[in-house]
Parts: sequence; structure tokens; C-alpha cells
Amino acid sequence: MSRADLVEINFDGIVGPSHNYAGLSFGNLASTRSAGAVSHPRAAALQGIAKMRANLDLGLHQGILVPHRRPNAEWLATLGTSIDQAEPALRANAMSASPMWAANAATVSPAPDTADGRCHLSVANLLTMPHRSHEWPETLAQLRLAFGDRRRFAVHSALPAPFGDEGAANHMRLAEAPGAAGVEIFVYGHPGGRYPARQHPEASRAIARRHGLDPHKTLFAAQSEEAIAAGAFHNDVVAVADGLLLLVHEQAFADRAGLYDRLRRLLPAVEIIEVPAAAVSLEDAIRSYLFNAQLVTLPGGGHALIVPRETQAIPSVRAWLQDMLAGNGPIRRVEIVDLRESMANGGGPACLRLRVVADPATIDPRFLVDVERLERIAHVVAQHWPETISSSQLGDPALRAKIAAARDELLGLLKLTDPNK
Ligand code: SUG
Repeated sequence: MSRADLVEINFDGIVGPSHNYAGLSFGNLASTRSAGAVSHPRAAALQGIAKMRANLDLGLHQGILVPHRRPNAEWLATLGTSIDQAEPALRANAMSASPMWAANAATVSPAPDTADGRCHLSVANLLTMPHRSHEWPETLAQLRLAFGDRRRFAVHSALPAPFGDEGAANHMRLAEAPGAAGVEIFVYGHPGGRYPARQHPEASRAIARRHGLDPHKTLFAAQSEEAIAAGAFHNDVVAVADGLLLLVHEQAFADRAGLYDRLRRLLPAVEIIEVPAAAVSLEDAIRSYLFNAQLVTLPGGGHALIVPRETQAIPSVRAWLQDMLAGNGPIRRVEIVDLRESMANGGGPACLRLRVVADPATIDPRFLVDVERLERIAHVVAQHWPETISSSQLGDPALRAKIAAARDELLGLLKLTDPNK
């Protein structure tokens, strides 16, 4: 049985006015490459808004999460310092606009999958990276506002240390329809490799338990070591799922045959499109963010793949996309979006959004957008977001005042009081 009132809504993190390139994410090659570059917060936020606008034009439902207050003064205070006293590395950690990557905000199990019939959301602790480890309290406050209807939603706090959890970026759901019971796949990494494994298996298991998932319909799969070593710091850099379709790189998982086999037994109608390494190398997949696409079901049926522009600059990826479209498979359309600013920090189309399956009427409307509301947000961004930030400027009190004022303008427009206050 499928519930027709439940639809997929993408909640995108609006890029905050402090967006900058401080090279904070070891193992995220784009972040390391961009360290020290001049960022463009205004353009970054407008690029994200243009993506949301394009998704609305496709007939999809769209929501937002708002930028967090930066610097995070409370966090610095717990560390015995302040933004003026902190040394530059700590200051950069307190100034990051990383909450924009909403795929790391929480893990979401839609109502048809859970024992109590509510949609469960677990805010991610993101404890592996210092700049992301202090996101969760404000994310939790926003999720509790947006999904405050306790008859329909259960919003869980972050898991305790040392179990690192990075949210939906390491979680996939396959189901006949959003409102039908699905199979949830939790992907984790084994530590000890070249780069940190940010999703711990114990965290994935804890989330599945507290969301009340049916153990027979829940799968756990390890990322391959070579994927993490090549820069796939989250599974959503090498795999994406939607409906009954899984699009995956051949080298994404440690035991791909075992995973595909278990999945096919649970969901015989599943379709797996595996991109062979011979067609697209792991390196090209990660540079282009082919798999960090949004794979969506169009209202008229069929899938669309929303890919970053970088996919067009890499011949193997471009050729694979062309062949795939010519082959008349389940993906009927490819939409190309310009997210250059977020991409330079390792955040593609899928990183910027958190998928929630729900009835929009049950969500706080301040977190939902239509074209007109997006335009008003774009107007605030165009007027108030800094045009550029260089890492050396993070210590500048005038810049910090501008960042704080810009965020206040947005929260005022959205009629959201600061969830932290
Ligand atoms: O956690 N980048 C983010 C990118 C997150 C991408 N999300 C998904 N794959 N779902 C990260 O590594 C860079 C910040 C900096 O270097 O300033 C950063 O945090």
C-alpha cells in the first residue's frame, strides 16, 4: 500500500554569507584544492537558489534550511576563547558556512518504513571534522521547528561520541513510490585508510534501531577502501538512489555483489545502473561529481538526473551521460546546474539537499518555498551577502558584522526568529 499524500521534498541549505575556502575538510579533495582561494558568497547562494528554482520548474517540491549564525560564539566559548582571541585555524572552524550541505544535516526514514508510522529524522553529529561538529544543535533547532508535528515526525538528537554520523549522505532509500514501504541502505566506512572514514557502522546501526526500521528491510554496506582513498568522503559521491533505481560506480562498495544480491532479493523490481571503472574512473567520478547528482522522479514519470556543470568538462563523464541518454534507459533527462562555488568545497547538487518524504501540509510553511518566495530570498542575498571573502579576512570585525546582518535580514524575511535565541 502506498500513501498518496506523501511526496518527496528536497530541503536545500541556503549558502550562508560566510562561505569561504579555508581547506578544512581533510579527505575532501576539492576543499583541499581550494584552500586559500577567494570565495564568492553572494554568487554561491544565488547558484543554490537557481538550482532550487530549476527543481520547482521540473514540478518538484522544495524546502529550505537556513544558514547558521557565524561565528559560532557559543562553541568558541566552550573552548575557552572568542572570535577575536582564537587562532586563525579555530576561527575558520567557527566561521564555516558548512551547514549549506544539508545532505549531512540528518538521516531521514519516511513514515512507511518505521514501526510507529512517523517520519523519523536523526540529526547528524558530524564529529569527524571540527568545523562541522558544532552544526548539530542549530540544525536540531531548525528541524524541530520545521517538523514540529509530533504525530507525524520524530526528530532525534545527535548520537553520542565516538560514533561519527554524517547523515543522509551515507543513506539511500529504494521504494516503489515515496509513500510505499522501502528498503533503506546505510553505508559506512572502515577506519585505518588514507583519509578518515566519516560514517561509523555503529552510528548507522543505532539510527536504524531508533528509527524503528524493519531489520529485514534494512541493509548495511561498507564503502570500498579505494573509494575513500580516491576522495569519496561520503557515499553520495559514488552512488545515488531514487524510486527503484540505483545509480552506482563499480568501485563504490567493498562487497558490491553481496549488496546487489541482497537488494534484488528484497526488491525484485530494483534496477541497478552500474558505471564501470573502464568507462568512468573513480577519479573522474569524484572530480565531476557525476554521482552527486540529484536523481529525481518527474511528476509525469521517468527519472531526471541533475548534474553539476563540471560533468561536462570531463570527456569520460560527458560521453557516459550522452550514451546513457541515447540508450533509452530509465533516466530520461539530464539537467545541468552551475554550483561552482559549492563544488569548490566538495558540495554538489545532492550535498546541498536533504530529502524528506512527507505531506507538505504537515510542515512549518516557513521552511517551504515557491518561485515567488525564492525570488524574495534571492533579493535579500543580492543586497546583503558579501561579494567576496578571502581567508585572511575572517578576522575582520567589519566583515563579521556584515555576515551577521545579512543572516538577520534573511531570518527576518522568512519570519524565523533565531532558532538559537
Ligand atoms: O563535509 N565541505 C563539506 C562538503 C560536504 C559534501 N556533502 C556531501 N557529500 N553530502 C565536507 O567535507 C569544506 C569546508 C572548507 O574546507 O572550508 C567542507 O566542509
